Amino acid sequence: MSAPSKVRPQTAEMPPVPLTLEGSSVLHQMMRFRWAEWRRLNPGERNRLLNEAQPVLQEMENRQSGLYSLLGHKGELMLVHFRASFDHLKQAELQLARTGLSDYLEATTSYLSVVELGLYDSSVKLYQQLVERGLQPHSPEWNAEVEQEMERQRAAMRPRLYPEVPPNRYICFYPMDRRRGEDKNWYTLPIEERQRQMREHGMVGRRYAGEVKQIITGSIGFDDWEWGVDLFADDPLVFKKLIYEMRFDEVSAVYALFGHFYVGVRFPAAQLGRLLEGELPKGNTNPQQH
Ligand code: 76R
Repeated sequence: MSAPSKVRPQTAEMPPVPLTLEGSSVLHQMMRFRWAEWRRLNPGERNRLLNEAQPVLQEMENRQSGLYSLLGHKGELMLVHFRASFDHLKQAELQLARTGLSDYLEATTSYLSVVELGLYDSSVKLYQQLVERGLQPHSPEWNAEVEQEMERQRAAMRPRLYPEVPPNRYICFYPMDRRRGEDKNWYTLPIEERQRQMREHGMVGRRYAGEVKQIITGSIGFDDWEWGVDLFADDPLVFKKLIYEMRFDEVSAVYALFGHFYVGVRFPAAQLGRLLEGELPKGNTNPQQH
């Protein structure tokens, strides 16, 4: 091997933080349904509450909210809202809260985050080039170069930054952290090593393209875990297979910690009445195609 003409910049000269692009603001609302109280209402009153709530929820669907019927004791309903800002998320929360139906909905938990695309590959490449050109991290020249690159990426990634609720019947949501132990600590690894592990992670994920859609949201500073993972598929077994396979990725095996898992079935707001009569709506779950 011939000696490289230039010595590659060392990790110590590069910022440790990968560049990220942020898109939609996202709120997950998990709710229990007060079945006993609901059953005590007379049919007319139940209808009145449904007729009031349904248009509100349908409008939310048009603004990119998905309604899911959750399995198990963690809640009956999960609403997933994708919006342009935290203000718009808050507006959605308030709109729901002022319906009469919300008296029968009890929040069990929620999760606040923003769509995040981690750009490890471009970050390391760009940082190396800028260090080689003698630029100081965070100097005005450095920042201008970074901003130019981010602008390019932002334009290319627009559809992924502002996704629509995927039409798939099933959702799997869970929050996660990267480990910060004394011995194994993601945040003390050199950026190139994190880049290598993330690339391996992405390669495993890519084999599931077509079967599963993933939306990674960042929640550092917003909620109790560091990331939210949303997976969407038409066959829930795909969740198990993908997540099992990823447990063997170094980045998951060594550095991933997980919160609770929430699995739900999508249903259109127009079918909420059927759900509350005890029947899971079947078939086409994409409200846009009704
Ligand atoms: O965004 C991209 O497609 C580029 C590659 C990529 C990044 C940067 C990618 C691909 N992910 C990225 C970031 Mn992912 N992902 C998870 C989980 O259960 C587990 O073990 C992990 C949970 C799944 C199932 C999953 C799926 N990913 C991240 C991050 C941010 C970490 C950071 O920046 O430090 C987390 C926490 C995370 C976790 N990922 C993919 C997938 C899939 C299916 C892909 C391929 C997508 C595709 O190419 O279509």
